[in-house]
Amino acid sequence: MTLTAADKKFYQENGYLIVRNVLSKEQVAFLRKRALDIFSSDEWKVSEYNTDRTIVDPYKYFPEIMKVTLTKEVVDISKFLIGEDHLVLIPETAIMKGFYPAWHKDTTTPEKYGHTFHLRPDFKVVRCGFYLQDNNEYGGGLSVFAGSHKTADPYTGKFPERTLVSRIKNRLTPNAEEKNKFLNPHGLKLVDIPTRAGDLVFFDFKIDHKGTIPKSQRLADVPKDMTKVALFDIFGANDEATKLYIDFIKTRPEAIYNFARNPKESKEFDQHMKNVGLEIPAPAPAYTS
Ligand SMILES: O=C(O)CCC(=O)C(=O)O
Repeated sequence: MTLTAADKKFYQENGYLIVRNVLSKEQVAFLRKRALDIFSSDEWKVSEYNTDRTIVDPYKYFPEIMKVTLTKEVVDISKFLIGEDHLVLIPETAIMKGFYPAWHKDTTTPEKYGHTFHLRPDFKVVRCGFYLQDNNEYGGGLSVFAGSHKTADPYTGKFPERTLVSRIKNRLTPNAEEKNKFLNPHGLKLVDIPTRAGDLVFFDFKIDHKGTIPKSQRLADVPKDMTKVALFDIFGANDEATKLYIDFIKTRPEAIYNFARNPKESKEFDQHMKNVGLEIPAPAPAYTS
């Protein structure tokens, strides 16, 4: 899979890029079944930090998944888009089921905690999502405000309260979120990224995004065979700004982030990272709360 200069320009201007057919139909079927089996059995309990909807640090426990998604091809695309040869995998890989986060940047949380490392020019981070179903009338993919990776974060304050009236108005107004001055203060285009299962979507860590919700706006309308399943990887230049982000995730108070404070050792994972052209970030000082 070779990307062109035009692909990179699109990514730099819009903050996202679809790369089609990175996975074959068989690989999608394998990953989707494997993920759903893990969530529907006790397997997700393999790490005490998981929940029945989120598996953190999955590659250390499920190398059969790693071998399909964490490939040299994906790493090479990330290098091309970031414009850096020396990348690390930020240890925040996750597999999620039935998860529809509201509008945010991936840097909203560190910014809320007063950090500014993500505003430095050497903060070069790309996230990629394997969505294991099409993004269609039932959602199943990613929505973004195109170009918002270049604009200030509007989500660090309190979201306006949602009342019955605002909900009804929201449902009745076409493109309500695009027109919403709080969600989209710069009047950018809202794109429900039209991925199909097997495509990979790359997105800038600073883009305004959310999980695409069903057109009916009712999650209960999603058929069982369309249950949203996605795996996300995050790659960053092997530099100080990335390291500051990695240090930050170790301080996050949510219980699920205990995986970052007590990372599982895996020689197979370390070797695989080298095989696909990733560097191992220098060990940070031991975490102290
Ligand atoms: O679920 C999605 O589609 C997007 C995931 C996301 O926004 C997040 O985990 O920060």
